[in-house]
Amino acid sequence: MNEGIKAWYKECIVYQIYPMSFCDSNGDGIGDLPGIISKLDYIKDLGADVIWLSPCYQSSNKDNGYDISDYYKIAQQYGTMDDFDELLRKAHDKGLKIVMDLVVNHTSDEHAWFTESRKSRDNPYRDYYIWKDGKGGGAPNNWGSLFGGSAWEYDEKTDMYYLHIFSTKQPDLNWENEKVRNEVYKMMRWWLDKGIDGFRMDAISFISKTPAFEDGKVTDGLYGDLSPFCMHGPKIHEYLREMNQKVLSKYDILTVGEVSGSTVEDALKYAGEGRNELQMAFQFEHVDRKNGIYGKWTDEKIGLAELKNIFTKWQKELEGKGWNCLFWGNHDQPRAVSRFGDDSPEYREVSAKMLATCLYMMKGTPYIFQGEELGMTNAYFERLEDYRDIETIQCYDKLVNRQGLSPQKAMSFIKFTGRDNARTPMQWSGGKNGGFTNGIPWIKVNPNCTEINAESQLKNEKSVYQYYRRLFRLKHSERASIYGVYDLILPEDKKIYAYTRKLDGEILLVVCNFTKDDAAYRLPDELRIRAWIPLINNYDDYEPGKLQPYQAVVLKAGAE
Ligand code: ISL
Ligand code: CA
Repeated sequence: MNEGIKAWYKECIVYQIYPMSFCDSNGDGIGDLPGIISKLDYIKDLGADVIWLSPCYQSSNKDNGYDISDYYKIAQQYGTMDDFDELLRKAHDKGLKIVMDLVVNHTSDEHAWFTESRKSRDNPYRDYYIWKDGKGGGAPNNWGSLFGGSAWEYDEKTDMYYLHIFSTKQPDLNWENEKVRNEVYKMMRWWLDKGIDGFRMDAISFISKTPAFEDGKVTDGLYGDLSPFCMHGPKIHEYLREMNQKVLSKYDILTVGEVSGSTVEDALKYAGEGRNELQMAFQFEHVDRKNGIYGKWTDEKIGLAELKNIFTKWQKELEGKGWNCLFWGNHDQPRAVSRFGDDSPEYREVSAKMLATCLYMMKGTPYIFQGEELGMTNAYFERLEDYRDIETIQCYDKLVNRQGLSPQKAMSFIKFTGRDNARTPMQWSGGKNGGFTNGIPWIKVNPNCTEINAESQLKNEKSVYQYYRRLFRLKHSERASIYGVYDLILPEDKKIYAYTRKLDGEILLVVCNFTKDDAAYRLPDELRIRAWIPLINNYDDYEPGKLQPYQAVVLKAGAE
């Protein structure tokens, strides 16, 4: 056998739930745990094996739960710890695992550690966070927060500044402090002993900071870039190995780190086989595309050639050494079909199915974000008042008021790239509020819920949802789609993304048309001698050598 090291985390499909926007059971307009419990069968039927639950801990809720004020409590808006225990039990009964978000680069400023820490310079919790004296009447250095503004917040009480890579409500923990690390490990054990099945580690590449705290290079015309000093910092791997040795290695769990800004080399350090750190690392090359001084904000689609280069590099360079995470979207990203496909009424369904085929047949664990399986689209809200995301709101201000961008262009960037595109409520039905809530939703439901919703797609054999089901069944049943070696074919083709997966003499061939034109292709000679049997196809018909607009087909080699 040629499968390499087998593991359950390599064979599963992960479904991400963003609790605020998933399902509201009590009419307060906010998704909750009982709501999730009521949809477990839906997730199971789709063919997912694991749920990644974005934070549902007690929170100051300025960054929708990524600002945790108590790691041991469930946020009131989501329910109680009893609800959580019921969710875990019922999920397990159905054979679904639950992976929790671990947010330990920072806490909320309302966390008890921080309220203590800010009381005095000699408080026992002072060193739980990163405090520095100001310089020349201003912040300790020129670093900018990723959410806009300075990365330092002045605190009058003790006349010092604290570091926050994200919002001012999210002070960074001081990982140099062994007490902090031990508190984190203790908390992780507590959740694992409860029976959860792993962690997705938020912003984990930021936990170790270069101690000099020097100014960064100004790249947005305003602030210094903190990434070279805070991303993949000097002690990051020391910490992760310690965490692995003290906690992770003691449990049979899934571990995945959010390591934005990482190259293949970086990712192999976090998640290479035998590194004893994490199992998988999310890389962001296909989604984190920098647009000069505007950073992540853009309204331009990535080209097919670039996508091929990025995915092929990751597929080839992790081969036998590490394991890929396959994702088009998450709660921080716009909707897959709007960003990478074509969300016009004519091509939305077929291009959504094509995208899923192209990515999830690659080598790696698929992570799909709630609603993606329906082909949900970007929000396209016209007015800033309709957006809720702290990053979007703060960055609009920065783009328009400090960087001089026109309001029209800023809105165009937000419509294309903003995080709220992912966060509009799950569209369960075509009824009131898309069936998400009986009350007033915390963020508007996309009006296209009348066309795009789970209820109608469950009944329709040709829906995006039903296609995802079939695709996941295929992924589970074809070993070559899990462990097979990836090779790009037709590399120069401007319309088609095509590749093979080979395992023990079996060959799968995946051909996807990324355009709304017909596309013809000729297989390389060594593949032409085979008879090809279609396993899945997003059209009713398939003609060898020809693809219809956004057509995707997976074929299996028959006898030579
Ligand atoms: O640094 C980035 C781009 O260069 C970002 O992609 C960064 O990795 C990302 O913003 C981190 O996201 C995570 O932590 C945030 C939270 O708001 C996001 O929702 C979460 O996914 C702070 O906890
Ligand atoms: Ca609710």
